Amino acid sequence: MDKRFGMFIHWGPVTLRGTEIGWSRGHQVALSDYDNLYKEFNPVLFDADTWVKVARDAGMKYITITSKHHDGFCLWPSEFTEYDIMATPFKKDVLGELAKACEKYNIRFCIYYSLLDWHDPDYPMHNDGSKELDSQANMDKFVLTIKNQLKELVTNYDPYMLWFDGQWESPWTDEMGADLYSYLKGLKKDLIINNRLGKEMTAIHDKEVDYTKMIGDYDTPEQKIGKLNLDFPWESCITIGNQWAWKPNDKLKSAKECLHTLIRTASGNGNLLFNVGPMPDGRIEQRQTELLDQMGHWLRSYGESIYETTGGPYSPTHEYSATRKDNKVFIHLFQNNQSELVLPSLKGVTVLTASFMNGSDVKMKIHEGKYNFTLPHHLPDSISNVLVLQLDKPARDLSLIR
Ligand code: FHN
Repeated sequence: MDKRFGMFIHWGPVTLRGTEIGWSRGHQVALSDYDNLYKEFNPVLFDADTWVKVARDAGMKYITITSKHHDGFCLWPSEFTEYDIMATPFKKDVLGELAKACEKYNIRFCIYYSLLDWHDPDYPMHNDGSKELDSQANMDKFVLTIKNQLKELVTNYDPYMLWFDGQWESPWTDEMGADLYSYLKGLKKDLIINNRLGKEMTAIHDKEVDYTKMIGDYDTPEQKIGKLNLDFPWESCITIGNQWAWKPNDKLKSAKECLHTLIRTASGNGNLLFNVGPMPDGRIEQRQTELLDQMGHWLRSYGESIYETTGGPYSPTHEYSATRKDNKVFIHLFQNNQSELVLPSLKGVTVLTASFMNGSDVKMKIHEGKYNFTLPHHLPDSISNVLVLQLDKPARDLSLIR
């Protein structure tokens, strides 16, 4: 959770069609065509060091790659299937090369793994519209394959975190999830595991969740920023475009939108797992790397207000949000046309100074239990500004101001 910012990577032979990974199988892309794309998958421009350096220079501290998505294709040489990278003309261990590059550049290596596999005959569902479970399937054998492959992944690549997905279909049960959780912690004690081993999760839903029912170490809001939560850790997974896998000319977020998304996740006391979709030739397209570089540029100046911080004490609003660390509260200003800022005063502490991070002092008056800040006409940063309140006591004990 101190790392706050990671790269999510959705990639595979499907990029040859530019459609959505997994979901377009048998729909936008005919089943036989989709399942034979691996024969053409040859990303000769793939360079693990380049991908990891893009993440590092963006200010990301960990990388999570789709080892196997819902289409069942494996991006590593697996003993337990023929449907893997060694069956392609490329024949390189993508996961192995990324794990090595992560070690080299001090970035944590993490692995995404789908618990559903519509391509595997042992899995009772195939996303083909049929309501009936496949009577030829063998779920026990399928779960054994999962365990064997996860042992292979943990043993060969020593991941820092496992990001599960695809647990929502009826063949998968919470019992299986709980069993797999203890099996994996038995393999590697300090392995971090997301909460998609069990049905209880926030994901894309707006429903209240019961954290006591969750199977996993943290919650995973999807395509939205999680709610401010100081009790249960969470990490939002969000696309830089609209699609998870690469899509030609996909509509990408602006640099301001990308950074405000990161700042708002940290202000909610959560992490951002920001998704890129590399191209079929192995490169991450320049449009995406330029956006990531702009995020890195901002974080090189203001990273102290994001990494190793706690969300709050102020709840996020349209105008601002807050993070805190040691005796400092960082107020993140999203608008750069406001001449003053009014905040409820903090109980039990004194604001010693108020100033822009790496910038000038800001005049502050206390009036009727409120802090009134006079803001200059031009704020220092065009994307997002950080007002630092230096306190006379640690900020961590401050209660939340809703
Ligand atoms: O179906 C997947 C989707 O393709 C993508 O992998 C996201 C990432 O969090 N998870 C699922 C949708 O919840």
